This record gives sequence, C-alpha cells and structure tokens, in this order.
Amino acid sequence: MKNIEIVRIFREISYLIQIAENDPNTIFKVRAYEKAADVIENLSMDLEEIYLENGIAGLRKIPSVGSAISLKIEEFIKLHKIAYHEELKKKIPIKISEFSNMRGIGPKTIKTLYEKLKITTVSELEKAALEGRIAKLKGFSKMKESNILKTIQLSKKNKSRHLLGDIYPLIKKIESRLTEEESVINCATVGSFRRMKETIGDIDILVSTEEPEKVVNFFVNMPEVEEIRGRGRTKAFVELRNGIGVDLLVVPEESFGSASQYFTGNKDHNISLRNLAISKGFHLNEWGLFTKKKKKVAGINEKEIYELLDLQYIPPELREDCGEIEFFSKKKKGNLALVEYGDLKGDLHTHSDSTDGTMSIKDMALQARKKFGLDYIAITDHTRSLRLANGLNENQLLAQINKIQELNDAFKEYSTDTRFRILSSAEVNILRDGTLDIPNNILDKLDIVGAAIHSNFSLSKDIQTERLVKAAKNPSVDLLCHPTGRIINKREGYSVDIEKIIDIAHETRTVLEINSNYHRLDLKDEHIRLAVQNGTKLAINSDAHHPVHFAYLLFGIGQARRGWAKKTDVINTLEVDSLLKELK
Ligand code: DGT
Ligand code: CA
Ligand code: CA
Repeated sequence: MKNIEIVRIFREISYLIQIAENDPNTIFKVRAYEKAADVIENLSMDLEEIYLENGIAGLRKIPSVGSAISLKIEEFIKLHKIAYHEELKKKIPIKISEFSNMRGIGPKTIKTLYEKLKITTVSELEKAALEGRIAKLKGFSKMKESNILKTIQLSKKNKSRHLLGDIYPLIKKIESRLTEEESVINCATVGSFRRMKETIGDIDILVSTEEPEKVVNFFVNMPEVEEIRGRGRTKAFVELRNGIGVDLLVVPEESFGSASQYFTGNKDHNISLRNLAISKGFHLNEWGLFTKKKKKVAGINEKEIYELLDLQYIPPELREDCGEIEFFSKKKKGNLALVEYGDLKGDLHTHSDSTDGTMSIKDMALQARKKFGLDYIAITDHTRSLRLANGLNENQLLAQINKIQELNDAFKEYSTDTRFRILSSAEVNILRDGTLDIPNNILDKLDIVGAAIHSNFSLSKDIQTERLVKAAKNPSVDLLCHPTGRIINKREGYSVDIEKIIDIAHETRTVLEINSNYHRLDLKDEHIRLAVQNGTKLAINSDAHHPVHFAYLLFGIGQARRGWAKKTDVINTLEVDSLLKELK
C-alpha cells in the first residue's frame, strides 16, 4: 500500500517547505501538499492500482490531486522516492516525524529553533528547554519554554491512537503477505483491530507455525518495519514507518484458537471469561482450555472454547465486557441476528460532482453496483446555503431529479440482470433555528431526504438539541445525517443531548445515520446501542464523495455491530421498494 507512504512524504514535504523556503508564495504549495495528503489518507483504493489502471489521468481525478502532485505520485510509484523530498531532507536535517504530532510546536517554531540552536530532534529540544536556552531566544519566553516541556511530556505519555481506517489497508497487506509465507499455517490480526474499535493503540498479529524463528525473522524484515523494539523466539515487537507498533505472537497450531481468543480481548472480557471457566471447573489461558487435571480440552479454534463454557459464539466486535457473556449464555438462549458485513443493499448518503463530490451521478451509480454490489444509492448533494460546496438551489435540485429519472430509465433499458436504482435526495442544511434551507414542497418531490448541521457548531447543548429535534419533527425529513458531527481525534462534535435525539427520532420515525467515514463514525457504538434498545431505526451510509469511499461502509458496519445493531435495525439492508415504504 503506497498510499500511507505517500501521505507521510507529502506531510513531510509541506512541513519542510515551511522551514526551507522564505518566499511568501510557498503557502500555496504547502496547502496543496497538505490537501492532497488529507485526501489520499481517506482513499481506500490503492494509488498504485489507480495509476496502473488509468495512468496520470486516473490520479488527477482524485480530488485535490493536480498535475504537479500527480507527477510526484507517479515518481514515487516508479522509484520508491521523490527527488524533491530527498533534496529538502538533505537541506534540513530535522527529524520531522518526531515533531509532527506536537501541538503548539509548529514548523515556524522549529525553524527558529533549528536556525538559532541547531535543534533537530525532540530530545535536543527537551535538553535545550531544561537548560533554559529557549526562553532566552527572541520571540520566546519562560512560559513558552515551559509549554514546550509540557507538550513533550504529554506526547511521551500519550502516543496517539491510530484511526482504524488509516491502518486497515496496511494490516490487510501484512496479513496477506504472512499468509503466503510457506512456514505460516494460520495468520490473524487480533486485538482492538479485530474488535473493529474506531481507534487502535497497537496492532496484534497472531501466527501459528511449526517454525517460529523463521516467521519472526520474516516479520521483522518486512519493508514497513522502521525499528525492531524487541524480539524473542516466538514473538517480536516492531514499530512501522507510520509510527504504529505491531506485536507479533507465534503459537503452535493447536493453540491458535485459544490465543486468538486471548489476544482479541478485550482484557475485561478475558477476565470475565476466565472467571466463568473457573466457575465451571476449567482453566483458560492463551494455550488452551484445561480441566483441573491439566488435560487440554479445547484450543485449536475459538468456537469450541465458547461452546465448552456453555456460550454461543460471541462476535469479536461485542467482546467489551458489556453484558455479552450473560447475553450469549446458552441457558438464556439470547438470539442476536447482528447486521453482517454483506447485508447492505444500498447507501443513503453519497455526493456527486453537482456539488462537492468528484464523480458524475452515473459513475457513482455504476461503481456502486459493479465494485460494491449495491442495488441502490441516494444522491444526497448539498443544498444552497452550503456555498463552500456549491449547494444546489430549488431549481437545480428539481433538474437533478429529472436527470436521475433519465438515468434510471436508461438502467432499465440496458440491464436486465440488476435493477439498480438511483434515489433522488439531498443533504439539506439545517439552519440555525432548525428550519431547512429548501422548502418542504420541493423536498417532497425527492425519494428520500437527509438533513444535517453544517454550521453553528458551538451553540449551547439545549439550542443544538432543539435544532435537531425540530429537523426530526419536520415531516419531509427521513434521515438525520451526521447526528453528532464529531471528527475523531480532531473535533468533539456539537454538544447535543443524544438520548433525546434518539427518542425523538423514534417518535417521529426519523432514521439516524451511522456515518461510515472512519474519521467521523457518528454515531458512537454506545449511541447505537441506545438507539437499538429504543427501537430507533438506523442507516449505515458511506458519505462517499468518490466511488472509492463506498469501501468505508465496512467501518460503519463494524461500528453498528459494536453497538449490537441487528439487520432489522438498519433500513438500508432492505430492498429499495421496502425501504421506500418504511420511510416516514
Ligand atoms: P489497543 O491496542 O489499545 O487498541 O487495545 P487492545 O485491546 O488491542 O490491547 P493490547 O494490544 O494491549 O492487548 C491485546 C489483547 O491482549 C487485549 O485485548 C487482551 C489481551 N491482554 C493484554 N493484556 C492482558 C492482561 O493483562 N490480561 C488479560 N486477561 N488479557 C490481556
Ligand atoms: Ca492492540
Ligand atoms: Ca499489543
């Protein structure tokens, strides 16, 4: 997966330019690299694949990738490095990766510290601060110096958690590489990744083999490995170039199931499970399930362990010690038809190039069908008050309905195998007072209406909640998109009484969105669980601005499962006709 490498390099370039170049125009260059990095970080398609299929032209279709950037991507794909990046690094020998996550110590500060004190690493910075050399510099102060020290302490303590979606493709690549390796019998990524947690502390990979040394050796020599932090005969711990740690654990095949169980966790689930085992006269650890006389009775697969403990199989996403052990006890006969990864029939939140998307409605539809097996998508372009995104006005929205009708007619004519359907829709803006920026008589001509907040994020909790309540009570609104507005690790989301929204949504038969974009994932798992208990209907949507984003649906489904959502709780598991009947 070259995407991650390219993102890292583009971020470094943007950082280095700010230190290396004095020209005021460099800000445009800096922004271009940053924007491209943001977009590529969100792509779930491999840049190399795009390039091999469609060349430079394919790359340029990606939003924020212009001609200069696309050439740099091509250069990296061909040569595994970018000359401009190498030049900058030679000119400025600062360890950018150490500084890039430190809040308040930006390129400007680093530039001064480098020029005045020759500081190139965090430990040099810490030393200079402790010796009081920074406070003496022009433009600095005692206060600034002590803030720098605090930031260093914080970043040492709190090495940030990685977004699931950021590392997903990388993990799949490592998994498949290990699986292909001859000495490997079985390979699985366990830990929080297997539980589909929205952020991941470190990656835990489990391998079964008869040749542990060979596997460990293969693992620590993978191209992504930056540093080997530890290695033994049956385990290793490395840091990858993107800064994430990976634990490798190697076990014999007969313990693969018990080790999967143990290292999938979470820790509290394990403790409860171990106590349950003890209460039934067993002993459970990563090597297997044993009787009091130390006879091994299970271990090769997870299912038999749960089975012998009188439990139904507990899906990994639910192993958080939040009632699952009791619920899945066979005596209780709890039955949970969780939504499955292949269950979605359509996507109710997608954008086209009519507003801030990057593909035509037709191409979005074709790819949704061909590459992702969907039967329908709703085109939810933005509406007029969102000027930044070229929001549609009433007339444009009406014209879009006609265009969609024509496309649907054409689909009917050309394909007899599937009945793909584009639904006319919009992501209508909820204004400050809870009214919408498009009148109901127009909205009622759409197949389905989504509404979302895109402004006034900092209103008080009461006012913000009232705004969403009013939107839910609007008879034209079928779906509330972005119900919390958070961006994981970056923005908290608006302050809103989510329990009340869940109640009102149920009362008004408004559907709540699980936004599958892995940066957002609103709702949180705990909110989903509340909604499910309350009978509030949910939709799992990609919010795609490009067809590659349909791949995000995986993360939305993972989140829904973590919230115990059943297939019947999620309306876009329905066929399109039933779905339309189900809407308010
Ligand atoms: P993370 O890495 O912070 O996203 O979260 P996890 O759940 O992947 O945690 P990690 O990597 O520390 O450990 C992986 C699994 O190993 C964890 O989910 C459960 C198991 N485990 C780790 N430490 C303990 C422990 O002290 N007791 C028990 N019973 N299990 C543990
Ligand atoms: Ca982990
Ligand atoms: Ca770990």
